[in-house]
Amino acid sequence: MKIFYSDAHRKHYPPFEVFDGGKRVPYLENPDRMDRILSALKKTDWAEFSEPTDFGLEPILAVHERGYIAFLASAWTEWLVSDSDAASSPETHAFLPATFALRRTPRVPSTLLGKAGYYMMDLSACIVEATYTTALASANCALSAADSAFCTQHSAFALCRPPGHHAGKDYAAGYCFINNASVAANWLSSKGKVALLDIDYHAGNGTQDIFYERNDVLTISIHGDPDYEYPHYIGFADETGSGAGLGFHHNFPLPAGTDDASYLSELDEALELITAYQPSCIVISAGMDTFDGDPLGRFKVTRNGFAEIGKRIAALNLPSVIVMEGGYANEALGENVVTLLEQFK
Ligand code: OKP
Ligand code: ZN
Repeated sequence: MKIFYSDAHRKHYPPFEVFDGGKRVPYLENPDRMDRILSALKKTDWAEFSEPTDFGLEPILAVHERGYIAFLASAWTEWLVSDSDAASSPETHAFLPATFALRRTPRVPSTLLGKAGYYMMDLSACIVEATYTTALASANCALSAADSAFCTQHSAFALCRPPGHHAGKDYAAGYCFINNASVAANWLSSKGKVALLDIDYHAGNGTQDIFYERNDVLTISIHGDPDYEYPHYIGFADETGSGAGLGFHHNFPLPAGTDDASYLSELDEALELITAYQPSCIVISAGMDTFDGDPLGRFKVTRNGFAEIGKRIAALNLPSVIVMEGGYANEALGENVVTLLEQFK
């Protein structure tokens, strides 16, 4: 299986994130995650690594607003110009807003901090020097995997970091800056109908936002109920799309404690929707934070569960673009990813 990976991600390593209750904690979405996955993949005899191709900004601007991408591109350098503390020890700093726009007014602020509150949804998508370039490289991994899957009709894996499914048209959130899976799905949508299935533990709010009014990409997310889980404000069962997109988005919010058996029966329902839609390919937002013991998740999916999840999705018999999202039980992460991918060989 082709695996698209760029080492560029290493430089995106903010010194902290602001967690529940305003606690300042080490950045959980860290480079060690990739090292665990890489070393597990290197032990297999089927992983074929490639560098991503640079697809340029066009496929990214087809999904994200230009003003938002411009903000990502210059936020860090602008911040260093305006803050002497950050300028004198940049490695101990990360750029975050201190106010949030809540979108009560449609006006985009002209100042850097105003823009930050407008373009950032929370305090876990920290911007540092390398954030923009690594987010671009991550999106190029997803595009390269999409291109490979389309051309060969075989599944491909995008080992993306930073992840993407929380990033909306014009905002960063939850460690995500560019919505890699959505960029790939949108790129593929010019070639035929696409299904995007999000199996990360957290609701794929960004993906939902991007495709909500479209019927050429069926989007489905299975996740911890936003009634108790991040992202809190989106991902409920009654959100099913609007306008032309009505009926083309589905959320499966599940209770804390969801185990293999109950997860798999919900997955089967999602797979029936995909089969009925008859897409020409599928993009999978593959988060492994449904794993029993993940520090950010409250599900109880086991390694056998991941094998069965992979097997059932692969049985759709569609070219699959598997895009890495979350998963924070680092010791188990590599083997969990390999277990899922093996089903698509
Ligand atoms: C990113 B991905 C929960 C705090 C949540 C952000 C989580 C982002 C998850 N108590 N902080 O979907 O794995
Ligand atoms: Zn997640």
